[in-house]
Amino acid sequence: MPNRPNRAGPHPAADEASRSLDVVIIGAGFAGLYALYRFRDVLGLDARVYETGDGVGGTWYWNRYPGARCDSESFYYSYSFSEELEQEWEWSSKYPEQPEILAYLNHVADRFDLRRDIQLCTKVLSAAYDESAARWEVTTDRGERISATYVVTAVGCLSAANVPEIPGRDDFRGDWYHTGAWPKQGVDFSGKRVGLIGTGSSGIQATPVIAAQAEHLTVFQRTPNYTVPTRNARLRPEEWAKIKRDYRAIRQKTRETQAGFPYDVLERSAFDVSDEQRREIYEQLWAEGGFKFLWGSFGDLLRDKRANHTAAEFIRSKIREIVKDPGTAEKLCPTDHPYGSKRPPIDTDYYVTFNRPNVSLVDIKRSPIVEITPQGIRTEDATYELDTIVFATGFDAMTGSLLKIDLRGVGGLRLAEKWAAGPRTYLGLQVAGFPNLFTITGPGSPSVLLNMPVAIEQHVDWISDCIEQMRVKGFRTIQPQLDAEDAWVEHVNEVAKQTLFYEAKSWYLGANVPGKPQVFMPYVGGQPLYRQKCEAVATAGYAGFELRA
Ligand code: N01
Repeated sequence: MPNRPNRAGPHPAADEASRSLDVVIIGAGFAGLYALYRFRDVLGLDARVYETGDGVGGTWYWNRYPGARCDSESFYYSYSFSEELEQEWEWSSKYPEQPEILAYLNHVADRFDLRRDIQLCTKVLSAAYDESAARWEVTTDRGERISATYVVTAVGCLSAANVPEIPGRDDFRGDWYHTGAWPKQGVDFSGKRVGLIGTGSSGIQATPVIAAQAEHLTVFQRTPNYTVPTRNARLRPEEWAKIKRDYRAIRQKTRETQAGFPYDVLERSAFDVSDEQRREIYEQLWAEGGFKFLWGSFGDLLRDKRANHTAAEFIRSKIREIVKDPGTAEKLCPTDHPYGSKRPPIDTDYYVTFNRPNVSLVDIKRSPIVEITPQGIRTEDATYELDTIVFATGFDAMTGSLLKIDLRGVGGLRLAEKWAAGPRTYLGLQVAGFPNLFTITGPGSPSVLLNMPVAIEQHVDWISDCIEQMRVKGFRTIQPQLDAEDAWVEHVNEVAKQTLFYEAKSWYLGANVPGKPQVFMPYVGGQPLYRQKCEAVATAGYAGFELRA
């Protein structure tokens, strides 16, 4: 069952029940921590973070499932804003596990003395814009009312858990968990018959680790996924010394490349080389591991179906090579979407886990789940007795965590109403009708298509420069002009249509949540173009925004 933090700490004192601030920041993950640092320590604003969890860390606080680790390499999946922080922190390996990333974020909170302005165990319930005062009124589940000039959401793109409404779920006699709300004390699977539903990044990371502990693991797969090995390894002292020497160049590169990694996306086509050379390139990248397989192979994998097919076919050949039972191997081979059109996972020992005698794979596309019974899961053609069910079923991505807050803009317009047909933003940073509300890595920005800390730092820096400029020039409010917002939404969709992203039923499109409008949410134009546009808008005096004194 989803784990929620206990109410730690006292309720706010009466004089704290209503406060006036410059900035309310919602969420204490990567984004919220850096936002607090920038707004408070650099701009000198009275800023405060409100966080539901009883600790900082956001995604890395909630996603404690077995096997959870980052899938961009640690030395660039981290903050770049402080050289001292870079020099003093050393990651154990290329892809550290969740506890280490959480320890890093706790270290950042301490190192920059952020905790005194972070209020934990506090859920923001609503934020309503008061036009006459040009201020936001924010309420929390602890009975507070906070008046703020700015509200900055740092709620994460993948934070609202998607737990499918399968009939009978609540009658299950065993325990069930969602990977994105994992109990702090962990889960002991020893001697347990475990059913895991979902084969996205979370399910693929969790499967080998649960399999190693459980009596039996049954993986319920709706859509097979393409995954490439991470080839995780410890970082040796001489590697660290080099990384530390090169940090500035590494960071600079992450700001210049398509997906925020410190290596180039090669422009060459998959057909610029011979079949043999192509196979060799894929072999090398498979042996090296990680996202380079997608970003460091050929530039047309996400644009040209034939090019994509070469990569997809290579991965299928690897599945058939690794998985001994041919029937299981075929079930694991994805064929219904191009490689990379869904967010590609990277894994440690995923496919080989299906060679274990205590692991079985159930194809629930062929035989869908009918119900959860008190004893387990019943599909159309079989019943599986289980002690524990793990939902690795993902998130109501990009909009879910924003829409959980009752956000009301000018004239009481509800964000949920404005976004009824899908999210609408200008640059993913602001929403017309919601002055002085900023959405870090909001829909319409590259966000989840980038290495996240890079996307977050760019947004926080832009927002903080914007607020500074407003103060210097005497503007009280900023919001997008409607026509600029419309043009941006159109542009985001146009760019996406030129890629293969529309060929998959992905969470990028909202297709994973029943009833959610299907609109491509992240901006696929790539980081260089996006940065250029954001900078040009700012340089032109915030073109497309309406500023009022
Ligand atoms: O979720 P997902 P996730 N019945 O949506 C299936 C990031 N992340 O938590 O494909 C049965 O990708 C669903 O099936 P289908 C990363 O960005 C990062 O794994 O919709 N099955 C799919 O197989 C990632 O992309 C890391 O047919 C159902 C799975 O559940 C994002 O988070 C680690 C179902 C959901 O896959 C989300 O990943 C982990 C139903 N009703 C995650 N509903 C890092 O390493 C859904 N499914 C940094």
